[in-house]
Amino acid sequence: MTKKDPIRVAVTGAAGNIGYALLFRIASGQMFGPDQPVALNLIEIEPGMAALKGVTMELDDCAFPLVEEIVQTSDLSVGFKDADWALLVGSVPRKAGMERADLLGINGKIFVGQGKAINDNAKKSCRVLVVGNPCNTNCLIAMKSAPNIPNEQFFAMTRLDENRAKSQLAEKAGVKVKDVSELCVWGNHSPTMFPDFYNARINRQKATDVITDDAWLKDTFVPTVGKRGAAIIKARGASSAASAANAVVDTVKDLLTPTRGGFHSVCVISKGEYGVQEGIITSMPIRVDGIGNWRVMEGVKLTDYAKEKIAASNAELVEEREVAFKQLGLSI
Ligand code: NAX
Repeated sequence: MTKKDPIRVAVTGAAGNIGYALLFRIASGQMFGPDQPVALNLIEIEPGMAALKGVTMELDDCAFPLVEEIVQTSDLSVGFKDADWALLVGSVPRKAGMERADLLGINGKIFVGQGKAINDNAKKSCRVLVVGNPCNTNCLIAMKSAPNIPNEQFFAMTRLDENRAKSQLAEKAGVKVKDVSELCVWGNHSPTMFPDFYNARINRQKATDVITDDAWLKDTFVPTVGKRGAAIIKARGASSAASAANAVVDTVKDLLTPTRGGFHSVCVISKGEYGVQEGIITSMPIRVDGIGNWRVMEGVKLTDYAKEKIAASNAELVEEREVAFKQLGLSI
């Protein structure tokens, strides 16, 4: 058997919480498969480099047979060099007293720089998945800053929200989580997101035929999914890390694998599907075909309630874009 070339994966924020949970899963083969070698380009800001050294020592100590090279750097042109995938996890968290506009501006600058560095150094086929918040708008900014990389290669993550929503429905219905399918999270990765319970299936039945408590679905389920991140912080004293890393693995794997059955939630560039404003990065139901191209699943029927919720979440994205683009001097 001929040996496969390694897939080069650049990860920003590599010494952070999510990075710590994510790198070992990439290195062990859980993201790209058990016979696919990988090269890791680990990117941190200067203050994170010492911790990154420790993480790299631990990666070394795992003696993962699939790992061909580990690069540690705070230089973006080195970090994104020849990358096949760029997983943009690092970003500046919102601090006390910081307005949302400030956060959009601060992170916006980071994602302009990363987008340019990806444009100039990564492979043209590089796919970019943004996790660092506000992930939808950060992704849009990176995409705008990387004109040589096709827009269709930029994604932001709502898979954690989909997984959370499935787990909530399974618990309520008293079924296994694998019995819940076709659950699309629409809109922004923020508390305004809409987990569409109307189209979800539980053991192939409509979820609303299994869970008939409409008030629970609207008033408990939807906000529970939207605020799950905050609930984890309250319980754990730290934000979701392992489950977020797991969702990164799920997202990448499912973007590389022909979709069987329904679809998965991924934030992609809108071309106006389902009446969504064009040119925002928003979460929609995505299917991948046999040769690895994705498309937005057509023909999903949305109730008026769903349409209203999705429109509100997308309006938030349009506003985020306006605020961030104004500060960064970007045009729509
Ligand atoms: P941490 O604060 O633990 O780690 C972030 C790391 O990024 C730090 O090591 C920091 O030094 C590094 N960093 C900051 N700016 C950087 C830059 N410009 N270039 C390279 N590295 C940089 O955060 P963590 O818990 O790992 O979360 C990372 C991001 O994921 C946050 O923005 C968080 O809000 C976001 N999340 C997104 C989720 C999603 O579903 N889309 C869910 C989980 C998570 O909340």
